Amino acid sequence: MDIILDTDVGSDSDDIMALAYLLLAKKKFGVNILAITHSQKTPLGIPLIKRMFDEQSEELPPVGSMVGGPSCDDMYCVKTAEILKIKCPKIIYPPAAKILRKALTETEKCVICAIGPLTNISALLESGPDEISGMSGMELVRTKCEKIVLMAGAFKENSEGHRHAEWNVVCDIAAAKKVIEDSPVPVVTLPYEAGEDMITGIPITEKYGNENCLSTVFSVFCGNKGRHSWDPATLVYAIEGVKDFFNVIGNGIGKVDEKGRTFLTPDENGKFSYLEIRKSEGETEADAKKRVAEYIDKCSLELYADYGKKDVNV
Ligand SMILES: [Ca+2]
Repeated sequence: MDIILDTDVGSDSDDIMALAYLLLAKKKFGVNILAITHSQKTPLGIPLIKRMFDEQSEELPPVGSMVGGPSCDDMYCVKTAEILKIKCPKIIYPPAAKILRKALTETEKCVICAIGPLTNISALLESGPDEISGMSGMELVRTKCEKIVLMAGAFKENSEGHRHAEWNVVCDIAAAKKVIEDSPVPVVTLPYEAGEDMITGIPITEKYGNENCLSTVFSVFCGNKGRHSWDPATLVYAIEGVKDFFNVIGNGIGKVDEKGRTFLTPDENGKFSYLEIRKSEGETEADAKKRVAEYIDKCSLELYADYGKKDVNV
């Protein structure tokens, strides 16, 4: 399968875990990574993404950076770059929308997976014909993209009817509204409550300390406590489907309100749906999340199983 990843590396460590899973999926399932776009402003984000590829002796696909969008703090890139001696070359990367448009012209059908604020995907949808393609962004997505998979939103209300306004949506509400309400192809999202308390990263941190990019980001950002797994769980669904991990709730019409809260109105013709964690018989939700977390951790250890045994071009 062909996939495009849009990630806000720099804000939370789970993007790096998602990249580790993506790299394993490339090696194991032959997933073709068409492009990666960065939805965070830290200049060290793309060098960290490159480092993840370098550690696996994999070539970095075309990358694009965000134009406009939110300014979020860098939570671990500077520290990680210092520890691993990663340089920040003075490269100006092309705008994400251009890279996304180009990637779509080079595929028959792909999945777009976005695990950060939706600024770049919205810019793609709003793009007009240009030197890359005579089609608008909407037309390109309609013809070349099978579905858009997001980590965004929240649908579980507490006993007082309060609904969490999820961070990726809140960072750029207009962009999230554009993608969730106007996408010409199905949108499936993994919401906040599905990835919360699905803790991963402890095994890789315990085994490797500050030896590689994944373990260093986790040790810098979360010590040895691991982290919720919104982003890697989203990517597992985007690449492997529901497995015995997820149920799809929908279809319906998606809506984003002015506070960044997300809603689904059931409608058989709707293009929007969201994931919930699938419990096997006798399992609690915590048990089911632990099962998904163990799979993600296993993938991360498998990715690095040969690390250090061969020359690494870093
Ligand atoms: Ca993210």
